[in-house]
Amino acid sequence: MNPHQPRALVVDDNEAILRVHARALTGKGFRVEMASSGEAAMRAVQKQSFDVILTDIDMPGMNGIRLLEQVRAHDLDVPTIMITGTPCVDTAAAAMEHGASRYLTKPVEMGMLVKVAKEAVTQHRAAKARRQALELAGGVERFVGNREGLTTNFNRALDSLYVAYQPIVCLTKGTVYAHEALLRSRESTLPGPGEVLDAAEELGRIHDLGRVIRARAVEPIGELPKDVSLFINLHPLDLMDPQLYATDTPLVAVASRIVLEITERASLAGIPDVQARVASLRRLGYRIAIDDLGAGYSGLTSFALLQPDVVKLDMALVRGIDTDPTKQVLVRALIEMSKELGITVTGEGLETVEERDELRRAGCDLMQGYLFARPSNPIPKPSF
Ligand code: G
Ligand code: MN
Repeated sequence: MNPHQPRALVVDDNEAILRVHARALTGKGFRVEMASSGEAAMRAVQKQSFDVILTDIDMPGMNGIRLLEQVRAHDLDVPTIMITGTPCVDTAAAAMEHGASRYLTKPVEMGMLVKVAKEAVTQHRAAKARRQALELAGGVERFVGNREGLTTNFNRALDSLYVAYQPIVCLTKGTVYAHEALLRSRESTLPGPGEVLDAAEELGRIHDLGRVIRARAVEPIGELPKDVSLFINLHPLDLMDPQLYATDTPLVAVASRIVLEITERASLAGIPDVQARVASLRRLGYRIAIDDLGAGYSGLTSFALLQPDVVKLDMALVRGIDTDPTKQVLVRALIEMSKELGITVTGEGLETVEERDELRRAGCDLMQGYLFARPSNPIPKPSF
């Protein structure tokens, strides 16, 4: 299985159309799953993640718009292409409101179908990569000319954002080791965490966003058993926020249970005195994790620079590890090295039992991913 092969979910109650659309995409390199109802599509979405969803709108039972709504509760970013035999303003508006990528009218020409699906996958990946690789200093103007509108939308996002939690499980003990707090937005113009972060960067409001996330994230800690930690993501620029080092916040009051994640994806080059800043956080009682290890362009420099307590193996290393000898060697080496340095290792983005078993054989006992639980609020219970 090629891990870069795009995964498409095709949904239509008309069997003939379903097959024609699926065949066109399979022929152009997609791995295709078919669903003949909205309900069946939802079951597929709950089982695995897709790079693009193409769905009919007019279906008995759960129609395409309802499906889109439900998908958004699960996966905020997956591009969704809506297809209808009876185009009308209402469904087009509803589709856009829930962040559909495209709205097509039947009969759809197959060249068009494939083109639109490929574009959606590329744009989705590019948007993700752009955010991840974004240089800290002098970010490009991505919302040219509409700063006021963006400010309004960002303020709304800030007011309405919430935190979803995803468990990190300890396999051998069958217990929850920690939860990762993940930003979620209710603002329809900035529907995904990536969009909210982009807007915050653009507007110079990363500190405002970080403060709200940290305050919200820690709220339920009283409901969690005392030996369960909470992982919270930092933006590199958060390291420049004096409020992060405050000694009178609800977060610092429980610092020994907090692990601050610093991503390997973004450069720390623009942050002066990174080591001293991280040392201050440690003195306050926080632990430090390197997030997305193996995905970043900074190589392993963050290991030496941050001397983390925890590393999180990026899902790119985990995906398909059971069938990929190179990933197996890499991951085993990272685990060996971490153990020698006394660093705790967590695997991220586990979706299959095969990935889980291979990672366990490699010596990793802490894992996170859809296989155990999707991020949600209220805090979900994992299945083992
Ligand atoms: O960069 P960071 O590791 O903090 O990002 C975690 C993101 O990965 C979250 O948005 C979360 O919803 C998503 N995620 C969590 N588990 C899985 C998984 O098993 N598969 C996939 N594809 N994404 C996941
Ligand atoms: Mn993370």
